[in-house]
Amino acid sequence: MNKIFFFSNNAGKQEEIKTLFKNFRINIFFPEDFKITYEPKEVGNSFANNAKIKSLFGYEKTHIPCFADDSGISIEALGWKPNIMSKRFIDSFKNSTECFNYIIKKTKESGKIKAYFKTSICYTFEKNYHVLFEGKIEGIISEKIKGKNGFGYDPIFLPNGSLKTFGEMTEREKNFHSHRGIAINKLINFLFN
Ligand code: ITT
Repeated sequence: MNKIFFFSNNAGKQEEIKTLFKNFRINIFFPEDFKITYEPKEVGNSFANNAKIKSLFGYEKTHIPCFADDSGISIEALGWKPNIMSKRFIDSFKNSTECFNYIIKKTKESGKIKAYFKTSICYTFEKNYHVLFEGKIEGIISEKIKGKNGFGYDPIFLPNGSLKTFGEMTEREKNFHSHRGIAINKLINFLFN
């Protein structure tokens, strides 16, 4: 197998995936390579279900073994939400700064500072063959918005034991710790061992 399709239109995820696969002899394709501009509705009730909806869709469109990522942040001060609604939650604010300020305020008011990121990666290599890989990283919400790297909630997430938010890390540093790095390393082991 020398081809794999990553079905995601999220530029931040795509960059991380390119770096994680850099040392492996495999060609990675993205939706734009096939001019696929639409996506299936993410109607699943878990990261795993949504990842499977996306990887099956990508496989059916191309017949290339396909993987997809569904991920998000869970925040203690928000009752462990937004979870699978992470994209919709951040998009419901005027901009990401407003969303981050809201989360930081709720965190300070409640004193509940914990948060975690979770990723489910689903790999579909035939119509009815799916394998799931998961990754989770625990941390806290930072007191301030810090860093401009990464995407999504990276500037307010401090992994446990780190002085830098994901937004202050290089891509390599983030991949080393992150939920996505953990899950993708499991997929890489599955593919290449
Ligand atoms: P695709 O479905 O096309 O892959 P998406 O952005 O819609 O892209 P999700 O449905 O998985 O992806 O939404 C996950 C959201 O959670 C994402 O848009 C970010 O806001 C947030 N998120 C996920 N992983 C993250 C990470 O590593 N760093 C920061 N935020 C992240």
